[in-house]
Amino acid sequence: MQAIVDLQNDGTVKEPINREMPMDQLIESWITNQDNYDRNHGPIQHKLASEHDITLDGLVSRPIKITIESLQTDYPQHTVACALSCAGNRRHTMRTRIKDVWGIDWYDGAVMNCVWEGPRLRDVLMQGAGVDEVEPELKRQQQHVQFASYGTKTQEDTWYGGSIPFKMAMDPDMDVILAVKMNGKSIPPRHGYPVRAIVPGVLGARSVKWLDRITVSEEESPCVYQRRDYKILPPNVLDKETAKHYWDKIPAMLEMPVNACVAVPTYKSTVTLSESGLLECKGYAVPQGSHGPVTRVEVSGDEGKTWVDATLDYGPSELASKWTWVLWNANIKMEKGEEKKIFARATDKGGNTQELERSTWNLRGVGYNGYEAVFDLTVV
Ligand SMILES: Nc1nc2c(c(=O)[nH]1)N[C@H]1C(S)=C(S)[C@@H](COP(=O)(O)O)O[C@H]1N2
Ligand SMILES: [Mo]
Repeated sequence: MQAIVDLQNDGTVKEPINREMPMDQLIESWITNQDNYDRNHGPIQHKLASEHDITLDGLVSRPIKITIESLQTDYPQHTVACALSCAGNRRHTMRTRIKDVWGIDWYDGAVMNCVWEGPRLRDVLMQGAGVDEVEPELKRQQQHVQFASYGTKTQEDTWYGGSIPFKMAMDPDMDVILAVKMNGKSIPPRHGYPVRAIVPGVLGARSVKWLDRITVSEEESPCVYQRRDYKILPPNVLDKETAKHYWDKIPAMLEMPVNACVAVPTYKSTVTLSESGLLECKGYAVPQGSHGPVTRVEVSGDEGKTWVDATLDYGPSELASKWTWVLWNANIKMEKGEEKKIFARATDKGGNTQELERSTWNLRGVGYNGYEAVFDLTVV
């Protein structure tokens, strides 16, 4: 994915704006700025907050419309810092190291680490739409909360939507919010102004931008992007035709996997070792779902024979959470030569770690987390 600097371009249904920052710029600050990645299935929408409202309906006792002003003044505001990543992050690695996949070509930069603010979805569901907190116990276990944005067509559908389990929406520990601010300011149009869902720990696809409607339902969102995309298809599904028989059988992706990415040096580059034969590496690491933060990043310059523990930067203590990324750096020993590799392996608080040098292949190239992080490096 090329980094497009033209931030004014809104894209079209045919050619939406999809871009990521160069890796060295991405990790320059622990909180990523508004120029971090864009992932759109249709054009960027420009809305007026004063004319926008959200409809809450479905299996609620009091269907209502809520204005942006009401979201900001009638409900307690909750701040959550989190890493948000596209399910297709690192797809390029799957495509080039294993086998081609169907999907746009992300390197390792389809991730952001931002601070979001707005009411909790659970508060809006309870206080606004009259959802009873006791009810979830039994009959709500299987329900879903659907998010929809109707403003434009998308590449594969007439709108954009996604859903999360009702249990997740109602769990205060999951920090699901209706964000009206990003990094302390109103959200830039590209990132969903005037309101977007923020679902930490979950693939970015469920954090629906330009949110128009929230529906509690027995069903997942009917949108293509919930039912016919963002699923880890089994490796025997080699083409779109075969995939048709699997979409209904495979669960929608939810948690993102634990992952470590190297930002410096980048792959295919030439690097010079220090006098003592060391190479400085830097990158980021994200936890699996709600099992963060990342507690360890190990780095290897000799294809896994020896590993060095990286130094971790958890960010400011008032913002660091189980959802945020860590920035890391390490000095590793390497031999001079060509086609060298760097392995980087993260482990989170929940004990999840990157298990394989290369992830298992899937047709859509989602959820990649192999620990072979950089390859084709020339070391001089
Ligand atoms: N309305 C709408 N919301 C959306 C999308 C979209 O195309 N339309 N893309 C989703 C996907 S796939 C991702 S990864 C994130 C990207 O968020 P960003 O563009 O703010 O980085 O938004 C999600 N929310
Ligand atoms: Mo995405």
